[in-house]
Amino acid sequence: MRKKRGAGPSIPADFIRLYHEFNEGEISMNKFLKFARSGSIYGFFAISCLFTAFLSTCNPFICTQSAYANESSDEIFSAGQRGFELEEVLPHNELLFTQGLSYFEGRLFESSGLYGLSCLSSRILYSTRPVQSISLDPDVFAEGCTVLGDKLYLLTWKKHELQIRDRESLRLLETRRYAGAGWGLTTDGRSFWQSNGSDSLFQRDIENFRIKKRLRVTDGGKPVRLLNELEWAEGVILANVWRSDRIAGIDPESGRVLFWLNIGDFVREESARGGGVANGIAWNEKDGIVYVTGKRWKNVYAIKMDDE
Ligand SMILES: [Ca+2]
Repeated sequence: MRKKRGAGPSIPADFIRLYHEFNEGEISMNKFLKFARSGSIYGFFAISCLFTAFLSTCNPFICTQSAYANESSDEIFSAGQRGFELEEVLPHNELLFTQGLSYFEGRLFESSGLYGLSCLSSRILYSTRPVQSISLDPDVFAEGCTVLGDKLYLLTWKKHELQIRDRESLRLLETRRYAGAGWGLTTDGRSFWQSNGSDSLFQRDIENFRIKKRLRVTDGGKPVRLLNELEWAEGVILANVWRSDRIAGIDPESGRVLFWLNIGDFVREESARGGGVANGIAWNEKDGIVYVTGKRWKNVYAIKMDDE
C-alpha cells in the first residue's frame, strides 16, 4: 500500500542533496554511503536505494554517466533568442528532483524522480503545500508528466511503463508499455510528444501510445541532443536541453529550432543556492505564461514570451 504524503517528502535535505550529487556523478559512492551510515536509519534507506537501482534494467548511476560521457550540448546556436519578461517568482519545494511539470486550472502538477524517492504532486501556484501527493513504488524512477482531460500521464525512466492516473486523486488507473527510456512528455491535445534524451522527439497516439512520427530536432542543420522536459505552447514544443541554460522552441512539423529562450539568469541563481539543472516547463494558455523550474530549485519563474 502506498504511503500518501502530507506536506512533501520527509527525507532530510542533506540526504537528498548528496543522493542527487551521487546520481549526477559529482561525488563517489563511498562518500554517499559514509554520509548515509552516519545518519543511522538513512544508511539502510541509502542501501535500499542502491539495491533497487541495481535491480532495475540499468543501474542509473552508471548509465547516467556513461550515456552522456561522449555527448555535450553544442554551445553554438543558429536560431535566434526569443526575449521574455519575468512576470512573477513563485515558490517551489526544494526537495523535489523535478522531472516533469504541467499546468491545469491554477494548479501545477509535478513529477519528482530518483529510485525510492519518486513522487507525484499537485498544488496551487502560490504554495508549496500539495493539494494531492503520492509516493511511487521504489522501482519507479518518475520522469515527465502531462495532464490531458481528467487524467495525468507519467513516464518512467527505465521501466518502459506509461502510467495513466486520475488527475485529482493521482490514483493509478492503467499502464501502457513502450520501448526505450522515458524522459519528457507533453501533449498538444491530439497526440503525446515524448523525449528520450536523444535528438529525437516521438509523436505518440493518445489511446495506445504507439509511435506516429519520429521528429529529429535540429538547429542550423545540426542535431540538438539531450532533449529533456517538454511543453506544448503556442503551437511549438518547448524543450529543456539537459545541463543547458537554454530552452528550445521546436517546430513540430520540421523539427527545426525556431528560437531559444535563454534562462541562464535563473539557472545561475538556483545553482548558487545548490539547485540542479533546469528541468520543468509548464504552459498556462489562458494567461500566456510559461512556468520554468528545475531540480531542487527554490523558485518557479513565471515568464511571458515576447511576440515573435
Ligand atoms: Ca511540461
